[in-house]
Amino acid sequence: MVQNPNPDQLAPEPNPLGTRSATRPTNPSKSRDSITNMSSRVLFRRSVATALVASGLVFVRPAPGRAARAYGRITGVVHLVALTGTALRSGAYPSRQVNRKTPDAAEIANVVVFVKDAPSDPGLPTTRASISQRDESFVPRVTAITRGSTVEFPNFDPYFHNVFSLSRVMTFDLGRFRKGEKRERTLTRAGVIKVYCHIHSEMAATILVFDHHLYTTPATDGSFAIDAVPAGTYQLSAWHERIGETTQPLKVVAGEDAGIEFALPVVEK
Ligand SMILES: [Cu+2]
Repeated sequence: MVQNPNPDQLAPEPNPLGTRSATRPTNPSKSRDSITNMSSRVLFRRSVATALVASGLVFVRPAPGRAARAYGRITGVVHLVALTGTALRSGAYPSRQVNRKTPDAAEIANVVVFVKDAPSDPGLPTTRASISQRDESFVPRVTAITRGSTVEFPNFDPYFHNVFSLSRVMTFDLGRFRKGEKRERTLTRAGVIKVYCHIHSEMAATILVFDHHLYTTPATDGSFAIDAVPAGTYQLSAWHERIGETTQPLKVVAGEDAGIEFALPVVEK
């Protein structure tokens, strides 16, 4: 296998302004700091608000703490659109990690839909998630959880693995551990956290940590729903590990479904 000297080049940086980045070339000289810096900015409302003001858009945030807050629901579909003939960037998509029988189903699991400018939730429930180390891969490759949740990393391979992150929002190294063992980490800050293995440099996973509950992963047919959305106008993002963020404005009316569709240009394997 090919050893990649800089694992951060395995995926493009998310675009903080939400425009598609599928055709933007990866800059091999881009430093890890600049990538994680961009990543960490994605989920921070302040930069979102700045971008919206700069672009002349106005959004309405519902007044917090109002006794009878009105909620709506976001429903939609994410379509993964193959771009036949588009050249692949070498090393960007380890083909052995793809289930070729159901490529769409596998790829849709790497999508997270979220309300980009959602208000922070002070009473956020925490959960546990698991990212396995199996066949020299992190499974799943993409995980979305709430801030304060714990992710465990069990090793199912008959050799040692490691877990580390140099992301701006969190830096950690869980050391090396053998089959049957697991290490875990509580993720206390919202943002994009990329994890890697020191021993197998092609291993990579992304954890999206939210400080609200307005996010979801689409079903295998691409459909999704986000419930209990306070009425208001938002930026809704569909994030994919390789192509970054695609963002659309969306108005949520109390008691109604707000429909939306995304078409993400995922290049063929
Ligand atoms: Cu490993």
